Amino acid sequence: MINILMFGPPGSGKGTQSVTLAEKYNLLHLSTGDMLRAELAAGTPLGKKMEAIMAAGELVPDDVVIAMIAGKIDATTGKAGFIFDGFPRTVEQAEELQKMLEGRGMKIDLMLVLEVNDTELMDRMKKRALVSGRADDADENIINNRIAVYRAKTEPVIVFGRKAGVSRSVDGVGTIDDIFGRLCKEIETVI
Ligand code: B4P
Repeated sequence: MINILMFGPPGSGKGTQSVTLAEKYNLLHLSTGDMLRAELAAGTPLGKKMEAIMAAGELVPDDVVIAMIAGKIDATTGKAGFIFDGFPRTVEQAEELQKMLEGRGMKIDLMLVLEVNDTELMDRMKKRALVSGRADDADENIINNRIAVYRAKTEPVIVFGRKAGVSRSVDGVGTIDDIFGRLCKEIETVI
């Protein structure tokens, strides 16, 4: 089993690239953002509780996303591994994921860090706002808050990845196909 973390600031292309990478390498794509938006759309009690946090561009509590991920890992069969998109977003989530995988005889094999400057991030999310209907894409202040939350709470996970010897920086600016090629090159060093 191969386990890849797709990492980067909001709007860096994690979701975009994870879908096609999952297809190419027969991995299960696990996006905590998609899982949470599905709860919101279904109007579940959990979704209702998380709605305001997500709309403000803040992170939902660690225990909520950790429980979601654990459930998916245990229910999966027939895949060559997992691609974690938007998870872990805090050092605590990273440590929990490491424990979760080790407890199941697996490990984190690769952490792909997409590097994109803030101007480009803002531009992409504003464009996405026109079609996504996402409350957290619709307002420049909220986008700025998401970027600030990333720098304060999520970026420290890169240090975790470096210590584990699994993190690789990838230039996330360019065409979607070019970036896909750069990511595949990194993945092929570990499979
Ligand atoms: P996510 O769904 O993870 O949202 P995101 O950070 O904006 O990333 P996303 O994957 O959507 O964007 P992408 O870069 O693919 O999280 C949403 C919220 O859920 C969080 O703010 C938080 O509240 C909560 N949450 C989720 N996970 C959590 C966790 N682990 N812990 C706590 N809370 C959590 O794409 C951006 C746009 O750019 C797209 O429109 C795409 O078309 C475009 N794009 C992609 N590549 C491009 C390129 N090369 N050139 C031009 N445009 C490109």
